[in-house]
Amino acid sequence: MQGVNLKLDEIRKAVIEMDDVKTAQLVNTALKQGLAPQDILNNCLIPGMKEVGELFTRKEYYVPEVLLASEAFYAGFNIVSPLIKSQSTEKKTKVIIGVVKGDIHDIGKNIVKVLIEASGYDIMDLGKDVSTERFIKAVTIEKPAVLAMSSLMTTTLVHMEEVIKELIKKKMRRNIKVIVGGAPVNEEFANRIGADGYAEDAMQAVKLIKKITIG
Ligand code: B1M
Repeated sequence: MQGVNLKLDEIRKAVIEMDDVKTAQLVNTALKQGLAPQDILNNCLIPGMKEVGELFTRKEYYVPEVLLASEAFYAGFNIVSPLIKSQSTEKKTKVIIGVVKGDIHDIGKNIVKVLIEASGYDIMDLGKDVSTERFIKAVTIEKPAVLAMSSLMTTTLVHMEEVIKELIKKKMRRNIKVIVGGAPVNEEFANRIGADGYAEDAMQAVKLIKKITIG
């Protein structure tokens, strides 16, 4: 057990040390040893990237280091994410996800997307820096049950409210649940802009979608 924990910690460290080759090698070894892909994501890759975020905030890492660490994160993420698959064969509830206009931070959104998909939902990813018009167009065409919006910057939060206002204006708001998340988002903000819910992380987002789409 100690060996396994050591391996998990090595993966976390490889992300922090910006070593994409080592991260991929360690993730492959961990999978061969029987570790679950979701555990590798939740217990190594996400904590590694979170710590990178803290180093950046403390000015111990700068943009180049953060970019290299994101590459290391994705070197592991791209191996585990196809393995975190849904077992469900039922007709799937559709969810549209995207990062709002002006914001290119998509690591968190990509994690949320994988876990939503793995929980049996049909997810459409609009990507990052998604304009309000694109959100509205996608909702009009795809008619999803849930619209999930992510924002990592205080300066771009305003676009979440903009999308909701546009849905109201176009009389589309009653037919869709809207959830919001990302580091600067909280429950109070979600309520204020008229969203149906806020989730702190990817697992909470899945739970929230389940809760609001029942019935
Ligand atoms: Co920048 N950045 N960044 N950045 N970056 C932040 C967000 C910042 C807080 C750093 C800081 O100053 N302390 C700050 C924003 C300040 C603000 O709020 N106004 C900031 C800034 C200012 C900038 C630039 C403007 C810097 C510049 O150029 N001067 C620029 C912005 C460009 C733009 O968007 N237009 C910029 C650029 C970048 C990089 C490109 C270098 C890179 C992004 C790479 C990428 O995403 N592809 C980057 C990164 C990595 C960060 C930090 C360091 C880490 C973010 C991250 O990936 N965390 C971040 C500082 C920090 O967070 N401490 C910072 C790890 C990830 C797993 O967590 O994204 O929080 P997170 O996702 C979580 C939850 O939030 C939640 O679940 C996820 C998984 O558990 N969640 C949801 C997310 N979305 C959800 C949706 C949901 C539910 C839950 O439902 C819909």
